[in-house]
Parts: sequence; structure tokens; C-alpha cells
Amino acid sequence: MGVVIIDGTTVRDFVADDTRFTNSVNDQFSSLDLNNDGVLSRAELRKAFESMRLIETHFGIDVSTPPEQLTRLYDSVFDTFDGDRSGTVDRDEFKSEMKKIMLAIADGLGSSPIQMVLEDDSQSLLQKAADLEASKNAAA
Ligand SMILES: [Ca+2]
Repeated sequence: MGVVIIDGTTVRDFVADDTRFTNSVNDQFSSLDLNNDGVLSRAELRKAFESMRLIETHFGIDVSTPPEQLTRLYDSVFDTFDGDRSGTVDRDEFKSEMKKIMLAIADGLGSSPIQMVLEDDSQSLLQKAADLEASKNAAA
């Protein structure tokens, strides 16, 4: 568990750093691809959403959301990721949707920094965005 301070610029800079962003998303993808077949199934992606608080925040899920409503929500999120309707999400689809989500979060944050408590999760994209910011501050 760590506390990080991030704002819209932190997140935007991270997404704009294509090498770093792609590597981070690929790491995350690999950890979510539980059966290592190179694509994410509906079940794998749902598991991912449940563990990613940034998705919950982005889509306004809270603990009081009824299960059937959650399933509908996760289904609609899956359809958003599965751009070509193949029934699975590949690396490119995953990256392009994560990019949109991160940029939407950046817009939501704007220029007011917020303090976030993140689980100890090296795969968290917001954590990586904060790490990038910290490394810049250390170099300055
Ligand atoms: Ca898979």
C-alpha cells in the first residue's frame, strides 16, 4: 500500500511516453492472461476489472452496485475493449482502450493534484504514472 500524489499531467505524461506506456500495458496484459493464450477472455477481463480500482472509479462502480447490474456493466466494458467483436481482447485492443481510459482519468483529474492510496500492485498503471513523475523530480 502506498500513497501517491497525481494530477492530470502526471497521467498524460505517462501515456505520452509510448515505450514506457506500452511496456506497462504489456506487463499488465501478461499478468491478466491467465491461460497464456495471448488474448483476454470475458472472464479474464472481468477478473482484471474487479482488481483494478481505476476501472471502478472510472465507471462509477461502488460496493452497493447490485451483482446483475455489475455483470451488465462488465459486459458492456468488455464489448468496448473487443473492438472487432471477436469475443476476445488482444494486446492492441487492450492498449488502445487503456489509453482512452487513462486519458479520461487525466481529464477528470485536471490540474488539481489528488492523493491516491494504491494497493501494493506493481501492475497498476496509475502507480507507474506516479513512478515516472517521481523519477523526473529526482532528476531535476
Ligand atoms: Ca487468455
